Amino acid sequence: MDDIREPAASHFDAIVIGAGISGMYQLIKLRELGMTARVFEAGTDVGGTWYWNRYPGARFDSESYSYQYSFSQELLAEWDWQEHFAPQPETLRYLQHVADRFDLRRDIQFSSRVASAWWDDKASTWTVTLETGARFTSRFLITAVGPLSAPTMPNIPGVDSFKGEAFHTYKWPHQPVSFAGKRVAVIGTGATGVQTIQEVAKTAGQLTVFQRTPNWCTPLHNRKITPEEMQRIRADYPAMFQRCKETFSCFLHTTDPRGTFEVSEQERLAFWEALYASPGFGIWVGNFKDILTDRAANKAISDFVANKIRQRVKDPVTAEKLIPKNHGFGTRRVPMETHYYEVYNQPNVTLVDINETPIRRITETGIETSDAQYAFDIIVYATGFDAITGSFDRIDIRGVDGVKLKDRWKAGPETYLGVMVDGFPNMMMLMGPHMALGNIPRSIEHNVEWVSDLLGHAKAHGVKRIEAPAQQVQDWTDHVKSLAEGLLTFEVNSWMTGVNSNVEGKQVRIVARYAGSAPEYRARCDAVAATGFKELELA
Ligand code: NA7
Repeated sequence: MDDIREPAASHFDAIVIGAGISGMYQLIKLRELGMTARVFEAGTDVGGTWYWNRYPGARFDSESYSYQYSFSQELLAEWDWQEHFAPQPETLRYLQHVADRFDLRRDIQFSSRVASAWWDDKASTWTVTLETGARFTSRFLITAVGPLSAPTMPNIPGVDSFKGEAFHTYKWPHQPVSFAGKRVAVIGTGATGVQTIQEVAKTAGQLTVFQRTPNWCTPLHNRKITPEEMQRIRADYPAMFQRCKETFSCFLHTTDPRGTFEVSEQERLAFWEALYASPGFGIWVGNFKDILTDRAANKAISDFVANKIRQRVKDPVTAEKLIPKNHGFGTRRVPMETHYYEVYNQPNVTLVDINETPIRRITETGIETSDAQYAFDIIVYATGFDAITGSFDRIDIRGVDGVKLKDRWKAGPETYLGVMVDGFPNMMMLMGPHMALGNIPRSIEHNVEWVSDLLGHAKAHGVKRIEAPAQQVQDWTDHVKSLAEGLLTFEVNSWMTGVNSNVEGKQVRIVARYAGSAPEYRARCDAVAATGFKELELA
């Protein structure tokens, strides 16, 4: 650890890693606190998730207006959303507008990936080293790295040998990619794969989808917003944001208080038909209260959605392949779709179930399965992320006595309120593990404001070192684990349970996600702030 004593290029009150939605807002708050700050961002511009994920068809599954920042009335007044579920370019334009409006870029260093962050206990500072070797110090380290920002390629032999064009959806090129008339493969059928497939199918000469696990997809029902409608939506902003504060996961939709079998079959089916015909996540997060806890209830809604798939896909064999058999509806992230199932009725689209015919290797010309050789011009990897902890694992973060965060979290993350870890003083995580996710910007705003209140408190009281006590970390971690008990979601492999078949050591399910309600989470955090952060060690 001696070399961290070499002089750093500059010192800041706070260093923020990442210029996505959380890093951008954190920078605004740090300025308000009168603190010097530098944000390091690997990309060439702001936007995080919405900067990277430029794949065809990328868009919100949350209502655009409910997903935007709410902290500035001026910003709310001047930005008009064009679609109920904005496509990625619109969202990126919005975030670029925010960066312009608040003159954020002058404190953001782009094309700067952080390689390591080491705590120096004697000096009570963090030393942050970029991949270039440039070195900086700060009193506080704020990670704004996002839960889904470490993309993973599939562990299939020969991935590097393909001579055509190949892209991971997250690392999509900035120039348009044409699929017109081309032979295209998509591997992966999560939320990203589904959005990609339904878009690529429009122009590809031949699209072959390699599916390992089908997901339960339901209609997004997106549409354009007229200027008059935008006026009405804007007039309703105070009530809308208030609603997002009260719902379980900060969405406009929230759990129905009724149990699935508390209503008649007729009423139940009518409710589900209405949800299936409504925009957005309602069918997932606005459904009967027990669909994710009661097996019979979960089976009933799964059967309902399975029948929808059977009605929409003409070939019954293909329909059966598209119906999940190893998990119930909603126990994994529900991809929102627009004519996704109808894509499989097109003559230019083929579904390959790689459980039946596993992929052997990627070749120079395409993909070899156990029973065929496929030739492709383009391969799209929609193979997901080393989620939640992966973006931390990639950075060599070392706390007191040089302990590595990655080692500390080997058996799963341990946190205090999802924000701090004992042994890692002055490090605050935005959207880290164990934090309410849902409609993420809503949680981000609370998260950033809570961290900023803590920093303001530290500044006002001359506090130089903030650490979460080990007992508090243990208690919060135990609490988060207990919230997962009885939830069907935690019985299923997915990024939400920390499983990634392509990453060594990530084959065992963990509790990485807070499964309580966002209002409860915020109330807990706010109670701590109200005591002057007494649960924390402040020195
Ligand atoms: P997901 O939801 O993790 O989906 C990744 C997909 O890729 C999924 O269908 C995987 O199948 C598949 N996959 C991964 N590795 C392989 C290999 N080696 N072979 C074949 N297929 C593979 O990621 P997304 O990007 O779609 O979505 C992540 C979140 O981002 C999403 O939920 C939104 O909240 C935003 P598997 O299911 O593992 O069998």
